[in-house]
Amino acid sequence: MNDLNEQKLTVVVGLGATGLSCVRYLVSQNQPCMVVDSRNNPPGLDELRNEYPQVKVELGGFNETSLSQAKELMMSPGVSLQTREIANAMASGVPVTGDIDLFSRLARAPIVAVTGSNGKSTVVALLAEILRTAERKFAVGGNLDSEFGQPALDLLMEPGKDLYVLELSSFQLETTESLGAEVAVILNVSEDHMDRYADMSDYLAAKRRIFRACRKLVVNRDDDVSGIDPDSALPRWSFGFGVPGQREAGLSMVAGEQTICFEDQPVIAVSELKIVGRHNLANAMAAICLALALDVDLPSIRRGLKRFPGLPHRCQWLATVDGVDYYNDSKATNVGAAIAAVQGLGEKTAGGLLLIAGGDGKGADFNVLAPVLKRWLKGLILIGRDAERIAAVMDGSVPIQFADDLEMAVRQAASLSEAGDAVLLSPACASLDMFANFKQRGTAFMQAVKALQ
Ligand code: UMA
Ligand code: ADP
Repeated sequence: MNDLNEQKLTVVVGLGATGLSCVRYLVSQNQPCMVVDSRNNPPGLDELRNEYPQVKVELGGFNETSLSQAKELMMSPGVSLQTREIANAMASGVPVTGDIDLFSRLARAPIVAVTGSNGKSTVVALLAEILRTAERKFAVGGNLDSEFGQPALDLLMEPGKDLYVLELSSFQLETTESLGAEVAVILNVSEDHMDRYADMSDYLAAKRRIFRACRKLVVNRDDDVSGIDPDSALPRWSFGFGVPGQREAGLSMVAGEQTICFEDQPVIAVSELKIVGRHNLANAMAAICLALALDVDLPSIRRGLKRFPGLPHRCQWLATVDGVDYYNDSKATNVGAAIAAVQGLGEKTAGGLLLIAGGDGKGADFNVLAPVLKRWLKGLILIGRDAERIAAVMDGSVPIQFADDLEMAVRQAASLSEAGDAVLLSPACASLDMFANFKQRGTAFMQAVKALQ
């Protein structure tokens, strides 16, 4: 007889970083579980077999019997709820949850929740720098890349935290019923993950779950949809590029310098920030609002902002070779991120910008990219699966070259550039058609630039 019939198991769907953290938690609570993964050799397999040999694993596909007999399915964010076998189990009444849903029920300290199409990691890292400066006892995790944060459930293992700062993806929010954040923000909304959502309203609906049962809001005044919230009576702070009013962060001129202010109080001059580009001013203002909603004092906020050096692979300056600056923005995995980088560096280089883009477009509409590329680029070098799709939205006004790999793309960009120009890797696409992830792509770019030297 199948052991599932004797005792119902929680079935952890997916064995990546999230799946492993779910197993760690469930085993620590003596809750019986098993793992399923559609891949034959998923990333956490050795660790699972070594540390939890008692946990059964089914690989190479989802067995409908295992799923339909589960006590509940604990979904990894990388697996869509629309996957046929998962949808069938849900239709037969099997409850579905995710690590963030479970975390929200277990956490005994307030949660700061950050989502948005772009800037999540930067804002979370900025806020972390501010909280460190203010000597708060906090933990950071969620979607944030594992170098800097941990899967949410692992944070619960660390004692003595007064605050949890979570970066949340739309995938994680899909399975989160009632987050109950102390303060929540949708930084901005632009098209992403269209291979997983029916349309933009479907994607936005997932993001808006971040506001469920939250106590305070931070809102982007310049983004119409980020601030649509269920309860207008909640205390709210807002950020935007205009001159700030009450409970607002914004830009003002102070003693001849463009300065980020909160209401009428100067917080930091733009020139004092180490992070570059207009989008990073929005990120800094969002972090200020979150910190103020958490009662952090302005001097700590100012010191934290001043210190923050930026995260790697996000508009990161690498080197100057033969007078040409090279920037790694490998984390630009969607069109909105690439637009922000091209605008920011385009203004700086005034007609001397070469862009390397392309990869797995995740079903994106590249038409919105075209006017920005036409306005700012001197040349475009395309790589990866969707290179032709990007080329198809251009009209011939910007010279285009195709490259087989990133090394070749860097050499082509170098030969098209002259002193004073800049070469930017900002792919507007995921990396998965050519690399393991955006970090490997960024590292390959760094090595190719090094080879030029
Ligand atoms: N996969 C399968 N079959 C399975 C399970 C997963 O093919 O049975 C694939 C997924 O389609 C995906 C990959 O495996 O391509 C990883 O999926 P996963 O759910 O196992 O991912 P984790 O390793 O658990 O990492 C996830 C987040 N990744 C995703 O949501 C894809 C990590 O965010 C996050 O740091 C981690 O949980 C801890 O919370 C990364 C990310 O790329 C940075 N996020 C996306 C983004 O930011 O755009 C959403
Ligand atoms: P996320 O965690 O949401 O992916 P990151 O902070 O890692 O965000 O940045 C991802 C990419 O988006 C980078 O390429 C960065 O240059 C760009 N970016 C960062 N902040 C913003 C913003 N506020 N608006 C648009 N693009 C941004």
